[in-house]
Amino acid sequence: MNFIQIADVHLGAAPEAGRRDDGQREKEIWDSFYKVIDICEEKQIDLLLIAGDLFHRQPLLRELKEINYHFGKLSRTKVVLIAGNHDYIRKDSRYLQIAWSENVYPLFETTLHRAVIEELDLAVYGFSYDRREIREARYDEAYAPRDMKYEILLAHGGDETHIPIKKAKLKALGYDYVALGHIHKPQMLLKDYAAFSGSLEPLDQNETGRHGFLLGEITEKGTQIRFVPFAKRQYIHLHLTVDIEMTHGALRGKIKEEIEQNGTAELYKIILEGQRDPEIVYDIEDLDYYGNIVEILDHTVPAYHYEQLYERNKENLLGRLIGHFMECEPESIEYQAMCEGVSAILAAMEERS
Ligand SMILES: [Mn+2]
Repeated sequence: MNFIQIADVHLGAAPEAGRRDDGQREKEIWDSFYKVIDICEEKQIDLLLIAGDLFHRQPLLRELKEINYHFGKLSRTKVVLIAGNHDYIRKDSRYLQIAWSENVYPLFETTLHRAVIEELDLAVYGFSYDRREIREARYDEAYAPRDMKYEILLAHGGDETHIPIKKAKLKALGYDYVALGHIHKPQMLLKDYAAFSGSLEPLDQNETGRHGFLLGEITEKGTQIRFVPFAKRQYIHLHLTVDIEMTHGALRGKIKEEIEQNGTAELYKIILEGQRDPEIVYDIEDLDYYGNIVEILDHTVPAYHYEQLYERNKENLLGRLIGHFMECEPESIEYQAMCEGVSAILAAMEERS
């Protein structure tokens, strides 16, 4: 039996995508989800597991009808899903108001239930969130009964306020596989036994690295899982070091070149470091050549010759300021504050002269 595991798709979310974005990022998340369904059909996958937070917020009825239509077209794949902390089952949840296609097995109860799929000799266990937070370690005792050939646990959580999970407890449950959602970074928690697929598409600038889904196979010999990179885009953090020689134009060219090397379709956070020419102020907007930068952090400091300045200004405010902070670490807030203070005083002195 083979399966695809996705989680944390967060349909309805609109992640930051830079100046170039015109709402397309929100649509890309939907597109990726539908593409996974297409793959299930093409590859004749037996089982699609959705480990919670399919939606970023409460789903709308028309959205679920659309999704159910796509599920219903699958000729082979069975779909099992639970709701997570984002799309949790409220009393009036639209999840409960859909007549799901017969190949869809929702586990929307709030206690452990199972979906039995006779054709696959399989039972999938799980429950859904009925609120935003669950602090109890509710998977700790969710043992596999071992009365079917294959038994899978579909689970959502793993942090302090969303069902804490301990590896040793999970291992002792005795499933063939535990499909996990909630943690957005793909992670093999226990090799070929328990894994987070991570979010299908990265959802904010700190979700760097590859995103996608898990492809698994369970046979009599055991379980095998592998990660399939699939996301349309990734967030990349670029650290660039400037020096005193670097002009604004040169920096702009350098950023453009780095982005071309890493891919112009990706989304970037740029962190500028090093010592810049004290005369230069970088025009942050102007550095975003492709419109795919979500943030630029300017951590550069002006390259003053502080010791010389100190010697010449011992008797005045400027000298006292430098004398006080000169020994601080260049990365520290104190040092940065000194740099800015020095710039301000120098600018004021220049104006007066
Ligand atoms: Mn979650």
